[in-house]
Amino acid sequence: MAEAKKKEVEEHVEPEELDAERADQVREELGDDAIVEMLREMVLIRRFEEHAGRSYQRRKIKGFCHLYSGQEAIAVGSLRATGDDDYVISHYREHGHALAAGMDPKAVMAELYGKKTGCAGGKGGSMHLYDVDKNFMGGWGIVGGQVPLGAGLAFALKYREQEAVCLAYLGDGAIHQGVVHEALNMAKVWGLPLICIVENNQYGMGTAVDRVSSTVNLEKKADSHQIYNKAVDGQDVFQVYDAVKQARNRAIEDGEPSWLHLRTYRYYGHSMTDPATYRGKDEVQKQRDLRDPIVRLRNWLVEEEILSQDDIDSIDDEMEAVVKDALAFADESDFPDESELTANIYVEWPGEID
Ligand SMILES: Cc1ncc(C[n+]2csc(CCOP(=O)(O)OP(=O)(O)O)c2C)c(N)n1
Ligand SMILES: [Mg+2]
Repeated sequence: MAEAKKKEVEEHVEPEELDAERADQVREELGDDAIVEMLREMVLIRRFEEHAGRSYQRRKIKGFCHLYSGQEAIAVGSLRATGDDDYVISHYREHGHALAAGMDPKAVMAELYGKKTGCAGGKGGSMHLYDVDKNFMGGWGIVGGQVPLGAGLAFALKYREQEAVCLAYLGDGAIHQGVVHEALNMAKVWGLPLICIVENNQYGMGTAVDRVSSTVNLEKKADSHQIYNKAVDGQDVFQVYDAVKQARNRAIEDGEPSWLHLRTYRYYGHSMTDPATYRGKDEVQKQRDLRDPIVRLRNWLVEEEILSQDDIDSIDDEMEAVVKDALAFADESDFPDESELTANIYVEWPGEID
């Protein structure tokens, strides 16, 4: 690996601080209650994923299952910056986005279990969470597919003159797909309210990002489309919120799309069947020790005396209980009826097709 690239990769281990004055403004704008709520959401996601992992090992969850632990600040910070009319389309590592978007943990867990009470009737599973009431257009298994689909959603919003944006989440492994760049070009030319959130967790399956990308500064990938881009510390929930909020304002006021590069890390393997032998345990531990997004937020809340250690512990207990309820609900629910096998495959057109 070229020295310069190696240096770039190493630098990404260190947490980056938001400019102190800006950080205060952001925290003021959010307010203490919202910040505590953000911690609760992040803890909920962490606990949810730990239990989902265990349920997978017990074969209660089958098929694909990609855990989001380590990346919580991205889902929570970005969705806190959105409005009720905004749309979301995500990748297959989307349990965190679904929960941060306000989907019911019971319906999400039941979907993972393949039960009929799941958010997609048990027919989608882990990669295909969906909730039309929350404008959550799903997890998407096709790497990079979120960008053209997100551009389509953004086009619809613009066409209908709605003051709203579409957030499209994708991974570092998706950014070189041709279709991503075709859609980015259109987003710029048409001035679509599209915010692409690149979750750079350092790996696409077992391949480190520096092995496949000409630069690890992934924000630069949008330069040739003249799209606003920015690198953000994805482990700092305040920075994530701030970047997305500003991107949203730009999209609504100026019709400008954005491409945000969020540096993060995934703690588990690519999926439940990946032993992650391509990286050392020390690397994961270093990320947990130095940059964990939940620890960073908890420490800040305690330092600022917004929460005590007892409050932190009760949030943990409370979120554990929410997840346990979701597990019991999923366990007790039935599988879909056999007749469901052929349902919802074709749209029944309401009238004659011209
Ligand atoms: C078009 C397409 N090509 C290949 C795959 C197989 N595949 C599934 S996940 C993945 C890696 C994606 O990595 P990244 O975008 O970094 O997301 P992460 O898993 O790290 O969240 C690949 C290549 C796919 N699902 N879709
Ligand atoms: Mg990745």
